[in-house]
Amino acid sequence: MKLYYSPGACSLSPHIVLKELGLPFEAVLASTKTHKLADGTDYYTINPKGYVPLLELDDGQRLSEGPAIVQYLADKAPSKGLVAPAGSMERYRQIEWLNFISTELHKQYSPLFSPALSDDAKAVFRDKLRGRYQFINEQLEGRQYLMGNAFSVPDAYLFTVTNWAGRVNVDASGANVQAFMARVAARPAVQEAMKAEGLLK
Ligand SMILES: N[C@@H](CCC(=O)N[C@@H](CS)C(=O)NCC(=O)O)C(=O)O
Repeated sequence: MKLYYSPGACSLSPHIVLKELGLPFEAVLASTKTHKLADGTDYYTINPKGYVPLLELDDGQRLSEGPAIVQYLADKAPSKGLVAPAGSMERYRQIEWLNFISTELHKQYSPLFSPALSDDAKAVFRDKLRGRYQFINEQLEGRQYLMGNAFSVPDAYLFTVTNWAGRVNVDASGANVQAFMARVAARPAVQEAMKAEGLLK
């Protein structure tokens, strides 16, 4: 498999999941700024959506959308327990979190990276995110991870987007959120993925 990624972008989430699962893959840099690969290939010819992450399967099929990719990967190695069995209530809880992180966090962060948006407009998104993180902080009370004491795919995604908070001045300062970030950052697979993306020495 190939994972198309850009350093520190939302593609870090499937990158972490691949490392946690220990599956063989090749990480291919696809800059979100230039939309070109290292060899000059126009990334739009690979993913017409132009964004990362994109997973290329061994049979050549390509799968986009982070929440779909992480579930696909985790389902390939069910014994690792990164996703609950399809059809179980626990699985729907994980999908509920993935969707929440995608729409209520990830896509509220995206405008904060845009130089075209005024500070007043950005304040609307920052305020929304502050409220979402208060909710997450409450949900993490007495829990190590979103689903309880076991790391699963929504944790990789929450870690990835929350890693942006400092850069764009988002308040994710709740004690449980910060403890979660430290806990996930300490996982060997997370360190490996971050090193591979040049985010850690
Ligand atoms: N809906 C997509 C969104 C992916 C996305 O926003 N990717 C960003 C990086 S975090 C990107 O590649 N942006 C560059 C672009 O849109 O051209 C998903 O959840 O996978």
